[in-house]
Amino acid sequence: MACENGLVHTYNPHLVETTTDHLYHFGISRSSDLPKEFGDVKGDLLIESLQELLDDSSGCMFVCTGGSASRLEMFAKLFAEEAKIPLSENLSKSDRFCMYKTGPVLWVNHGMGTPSLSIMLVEVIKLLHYAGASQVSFIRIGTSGGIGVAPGTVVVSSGAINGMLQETHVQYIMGQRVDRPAKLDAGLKDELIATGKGLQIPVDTGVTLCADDFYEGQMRLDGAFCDYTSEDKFKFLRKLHDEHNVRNFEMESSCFAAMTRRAGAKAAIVCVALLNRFDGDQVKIEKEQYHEFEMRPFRLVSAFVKNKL
Ligand code: R2B
Ligand code: URA
Repeated sequence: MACENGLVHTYNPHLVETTTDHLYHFGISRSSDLPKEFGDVKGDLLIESLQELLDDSSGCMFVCTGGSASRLEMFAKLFAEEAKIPLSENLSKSDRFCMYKTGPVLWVNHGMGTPSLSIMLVEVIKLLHYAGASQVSFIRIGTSGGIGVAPGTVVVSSGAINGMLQETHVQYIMGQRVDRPAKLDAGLKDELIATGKGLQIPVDTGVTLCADDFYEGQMRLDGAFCDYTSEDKFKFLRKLHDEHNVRNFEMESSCFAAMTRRAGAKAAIVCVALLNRFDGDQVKIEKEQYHEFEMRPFRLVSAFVKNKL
């Protein structure tokens, strides 16, 4: 759902009436009177930085995100070195999320699961909207549990479904269930797959199932609670794979697809499979192997972004 002018959208009449807004989970305010409010101009840094970001961006920009703050910090540093672009300080003034800027690329972590991700996205979408950002692509770089794919395979999602196997993100608002379409950008997906193949990274594509938890929601047999049998598990995995073309489980995709779409931005999801769930449930990988796996989606996405800048 790209918008005509490519700008990042918000749809909130209440926001239009005010020039001040506190982005609580980044510890940053948009204010017409920042120096007074903060006693110095530091609080304005992010908006200034974003303005700079737009000046840098020659028409397009990227928000790269993933769960862990330290991983995103490492990715931002590496990207800055590789692309020879200066790295900002951590622009987030709260310990909930980190945010780094390298030219027209923001690196922000989102924590685990949809509730945490949605907080980050709402605040980043507002920031980008205030800054007048346009032609924004959001790319989630993460880890996942593979379904019929070998460990280490990078899965570029063709779609995202929720736990009811529907291509929607479900929100509960005013006591009502609201379903939002969870669609990813097909063009961006194809370009990312082509980049991965060019780099000889093992790449696959398929639907991603967004679970609301790591254990029962992903049919694990090793949680604290389990009311289903091993046979149920394998039957479900087989159904996901064969009938729904699902290739991995993670915990953010449907919200990520739906919310970025509402903002009029493109979105893609690139996650390495840490294991093949047909072979087990425990994520038990040597540290070095884990590091090599988690770098694969970064290598793919950073090559793609560098090529675009
Ligand atoms: C993948 O890994 C995390 C759980 O270990 C979760 O954030 C996800 O989507
Ligand atoms: N993340 C998940 O959500 N599931 C896995 O199995 C691995 C990573």
